[in-house]
Amino acid sequence: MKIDAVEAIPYRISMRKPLHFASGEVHHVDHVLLRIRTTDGITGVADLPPRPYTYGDTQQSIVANVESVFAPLLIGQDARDRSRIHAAMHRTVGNVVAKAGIDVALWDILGQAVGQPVFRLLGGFADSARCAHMVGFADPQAMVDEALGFRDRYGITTFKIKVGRRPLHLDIDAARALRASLGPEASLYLDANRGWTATEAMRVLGAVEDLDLLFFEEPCDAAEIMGRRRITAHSRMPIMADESAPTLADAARELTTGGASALSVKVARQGFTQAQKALALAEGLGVDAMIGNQIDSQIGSTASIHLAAGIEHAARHAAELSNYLDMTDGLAVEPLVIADGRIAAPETPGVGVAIDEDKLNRYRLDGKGA
Ligand code: MUC
Ligand code: MG
Repeated sequence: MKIDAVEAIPYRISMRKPLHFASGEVHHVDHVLLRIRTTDGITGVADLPPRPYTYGDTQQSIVANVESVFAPLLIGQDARDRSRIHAAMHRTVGNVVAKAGIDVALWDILGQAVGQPVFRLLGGFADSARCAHMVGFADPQAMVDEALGFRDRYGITTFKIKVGRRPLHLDIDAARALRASLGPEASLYLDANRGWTATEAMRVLGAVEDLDLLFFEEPCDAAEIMGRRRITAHSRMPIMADESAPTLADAARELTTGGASALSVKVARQGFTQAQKALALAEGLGVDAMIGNQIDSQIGSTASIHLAAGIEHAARHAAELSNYLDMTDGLAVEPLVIADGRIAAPETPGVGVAIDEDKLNRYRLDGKGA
């Protein structure tokens, strides 16, 4: 099962609703579709979302590094030998999104080869995942309308509120409005994407104490070491590491030195292999983990569903799976269905996403289509 072709295809699709958050904004889905083919005729697929404000990569850098750095390492390797491939890729620093996408495509190949969906290979804890939706910056009423719309239409009752704006009351007001309209049964949590200083985040912590929030993600930059430890030590809700913990070593450091007390795990930056290890780390340390969203397309969200359903420690909380609905279109043939707040894990072998070639030809940016 030798790898004989690696394709990295840049494509662009517009957002129906641009997403704004403290570290950046997304107006277009400028992602990269990765396809890894083997001599047995199996093709593994993954979607790679560049996030310059989070990991420093761009659509162009991902295509260039896949083509010039990683493809030469992959060609001729047995696609089943993931550990050997990771060891080879590890010699190149950074590039978490490219490495994660390669890992997802390799698991997709493995699943197809053995005739099993990835969620079963990961552990088969459940056959569906509970969905959380991420609400970007807007005025409080618009944020409430979005959350109520997703609750009424899809049955979603867990919402991540993007925060980190100044003045601080903008986000405190939004969080209050969301709690008031969604009621006590909704699960709400905050993500400041490092938008505040530790001192500002401490003030917010005090101001939202009565809102029964689930987590507070990246309240400030984890590089503000003592300030961040102070927040983590004082907060009743767990302080979640997201972009401060892209690797296993980062996660171990933040969780064991008081920078965080919960972990966001993302397939888009960790693949299934590192994500599995990160979940095991969180479980072993006795902290909550949540499957996060990298503003994933439907293809990326489908990969996340396998992780969220497959592993018990991931399934304890809702997973961020629904923001592909903010996009005007996607490359997958079959739409995902969210019902009663859950999405079924595909039973198709591998990750189970078939690509619509007509759409790929329409949206690809490299001029290489039919
Ligand atoms: C998140 O949880 O931070 C926003 C930027 C990014 O890289 O991921 C998203 C969501
Ligand atoms: Mg986050």
